[in-house]
Amino acid sequence: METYMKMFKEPTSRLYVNHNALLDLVSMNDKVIIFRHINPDPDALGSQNALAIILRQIFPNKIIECAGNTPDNLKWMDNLRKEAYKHYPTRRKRASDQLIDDSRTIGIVLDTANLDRIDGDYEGLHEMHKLFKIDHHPVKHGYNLDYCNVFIETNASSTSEMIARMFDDVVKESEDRELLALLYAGIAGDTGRFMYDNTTNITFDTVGRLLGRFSSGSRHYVNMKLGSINEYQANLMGYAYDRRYYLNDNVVSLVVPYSQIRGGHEADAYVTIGALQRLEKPEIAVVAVENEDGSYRIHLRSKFKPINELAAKYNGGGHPLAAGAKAKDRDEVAKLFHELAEEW
Ligand SMILES: [Mn+2]
Repeated sequence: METYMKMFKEPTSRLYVNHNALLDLVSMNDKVIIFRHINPDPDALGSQNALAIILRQIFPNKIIECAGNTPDNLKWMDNLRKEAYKHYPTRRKRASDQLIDDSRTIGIVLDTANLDRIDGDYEGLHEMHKLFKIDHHPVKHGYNLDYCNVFIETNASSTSEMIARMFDDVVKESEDRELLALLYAGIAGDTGRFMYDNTTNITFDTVGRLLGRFSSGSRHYVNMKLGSINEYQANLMGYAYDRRYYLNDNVVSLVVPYSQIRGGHEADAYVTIGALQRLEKPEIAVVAVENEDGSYRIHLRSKFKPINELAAKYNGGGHPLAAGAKAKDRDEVAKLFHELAEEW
């Protein structure tokens, strides 16, 4: 721990400091669990799986685990990691796994604003102050005390962009199509394939480095995966444009009942917020998607005024202009909609 605290005194770039701090922390432990947020998106899975490949490559003697459940439509991202692992066989014998306890384990939390959004058992590691966080979501200062160290860059387009830059030395040498594809998918996902305002010169610089080593076939594969929609999603987009409802001139809303998902997956419904967000006039788009148990998942998008504080009030959070929340029932959805209509 001492060596890693010393790193912070070196007069050098934050990126380099955090890169070293993380590697030091990993080297002092036997096992690393990489966490990301619930209901993962391509950035969460891209950064998680890419970091797992990178650490497996650097530390073949350590156990590297990825926590969390992945929805079927994004399983291809976990599969890319499993493919890449074949190039980096672990030197760890299975039997010795059992000797590892939490005291020799650290957790790295990626792309997750709040602790309670972590997908997996992080509590033990949290109590021992063994969580390291890498993220691009802005959070209130006190939240960082939950971690032994944090690396937050709110200007980064995505956590995948941060990982690509942090491990530039590995990435620029890498011939792994899986690693490059995961990082590219994460960045493309969070930037709406480079259309959103979070896309910066640094984003293009990072992607440029990836694409330089990336076959057009791999790029086509990722673009197809991210850019195409399934039949359920096509139905849901039609439903979104059909049933959109203006709470006032500035706020467009939609409620998607569970029955509308009709055989698809709840995660398919994120396309509805993408659809409403594209409307020229309203400043705010809000979608409430009903879960099987009658609770709702809320998606919020704003063009200018931050909505993440409002999301936090409803058990959520996220970026100033793109956030998520939860409502326990239809009444709570109505309450949130009412609050939006009043404020905007
Ligand atoms: Mn992200």
